[in-house]
Amino acid sequence: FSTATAAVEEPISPPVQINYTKLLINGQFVDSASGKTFPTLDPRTGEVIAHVAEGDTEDINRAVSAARKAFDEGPWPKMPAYERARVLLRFADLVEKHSDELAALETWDNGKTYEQAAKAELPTFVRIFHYYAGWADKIHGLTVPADGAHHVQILHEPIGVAGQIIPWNFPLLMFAWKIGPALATGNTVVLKTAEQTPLTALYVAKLFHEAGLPPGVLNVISGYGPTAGAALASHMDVDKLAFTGSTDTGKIVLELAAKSNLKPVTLELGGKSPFIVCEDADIDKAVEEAHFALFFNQGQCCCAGSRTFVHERVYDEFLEKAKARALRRTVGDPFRKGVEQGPQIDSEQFDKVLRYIRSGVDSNATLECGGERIGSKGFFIQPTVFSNVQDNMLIAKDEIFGPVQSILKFKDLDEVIRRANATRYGLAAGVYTKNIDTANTLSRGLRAGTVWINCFDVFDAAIPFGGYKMSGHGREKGFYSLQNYLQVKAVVTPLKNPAW
Ligand code: TXE
Repeated sequence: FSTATAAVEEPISPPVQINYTKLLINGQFVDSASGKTFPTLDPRTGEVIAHVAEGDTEDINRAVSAARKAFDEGPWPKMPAYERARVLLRFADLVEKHSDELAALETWDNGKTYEQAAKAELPTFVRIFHYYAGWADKIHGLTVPADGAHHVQILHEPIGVAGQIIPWNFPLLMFAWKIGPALATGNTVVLKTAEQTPLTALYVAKLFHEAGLPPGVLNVISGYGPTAGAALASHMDVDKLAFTGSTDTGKIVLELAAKSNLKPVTLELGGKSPFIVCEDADIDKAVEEAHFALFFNQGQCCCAGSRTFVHERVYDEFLEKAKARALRRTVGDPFRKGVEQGPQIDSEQFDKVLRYIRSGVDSNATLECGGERIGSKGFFIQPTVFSNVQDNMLIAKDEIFGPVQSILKFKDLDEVIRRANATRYGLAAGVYTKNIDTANTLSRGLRAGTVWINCFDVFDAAIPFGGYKMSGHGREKGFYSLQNYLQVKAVVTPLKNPAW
């Protein structure tokens, strides 16, 4: 159905069974220590898909002990790097083989379209593991010249037990971004998945063990943030923490890490990314890209282009076309072919998005289209466009994380750089122009971890991703994320005969 008809059809029965709902500790699926479970819901209907074991402090302790043992006693960190690479490659092959089921499970648990999961996310997942398998046997240190008669070697060693906490918007891709570099460099991991989307990580973790991963190297705990997540962040035997989620929770986990054992933390947090359409842009392409930049994944992207700045000379044309495009966006059962937008993840996010829409209306932005829920069950929201948005409105300042496009007008480059940067975030930016000088000026001037010129959301495994300011610390993907999982050790030996 389209937004115009506004009715939720009977949901399609997903072509997949749920086989894994327990915690994965030391290579075994086990119940939680408390015996408790929690429901994971179908965002299309709000109904329960499955009850999943609910991990808490004791389970985190068990998982960290298993990861510690697997790290200290090996073989994982000490085995030939090529053998580690082969496990990653075999795992990638198994995921490829099970792609259809995994895509269906991801759609069922998350609400993203099956087409997106199957055609974009699963291939990207596999590619990330190929990429990091390629790195595994190419991680080497340095020798450095030093004053005096010393031979100085710099060794790059795995850091130890990594704790990783991931969100629900890209459950499989977040797994890949975190696990790929951590395992390629020889670490062991305890991963805490998001309570909304526990299912696919358990499935792929099972495949990892089929591929030959030794027990204890990867432990997966389903559970809530303030319990299982906090226990992981504050654990004294976790050597490194990687977190993706909200900026507020990022602050909490950073504090927990500092108050416990000062484990280093990488954070990938929220954003309010500008998408800048210059006067010379190809307007039709810019409209389509700006639409994609915001509405992709139901607007639930940390780097969503959520402030669309449009040059005043092309503003009216852009607005008319952006609105028409949003009205054409098909919303419905994400399993249905041709549907572009499924439901939001849960009632909390659904309510949050509708609250921001009301705030946009109350602050006198112009509601061009959308603004309402669709149907009476599940968490579907109409693609929504606001024009006449001002920088000081909440919808221009806060991360909405939903299908709500805010369009703002600008006059010149200096002004748009200043306004685009006037945010606590700095994750990404998009620029549409045909002028190389304009592109260079904007890409140098924008304070963001990624600037996409005449494109958006290009997520190659090799391209680093991360934020300036309150969008986070550190970079994921690419060569850079390896460094998050490596210790640097200097070994200094006197030389008997310095002349040689
Ligand atoms: O995030 P949380 P939520 C943003 C987006 C969204 C908002 C809230 O704006 O609307 O955050 O979403 C775990 N100690 N992003 O509430 O709480 C939690 O269990 C340790 C942006 O879902 O940050 C989950 O695994 N862990 C984002 C993970 O943190 C804790 C993606 C993320 O949840 C914890 C998701 C605690 N005290 C939301 N509390 C992005 N950057 O892509 C929660 N968690």
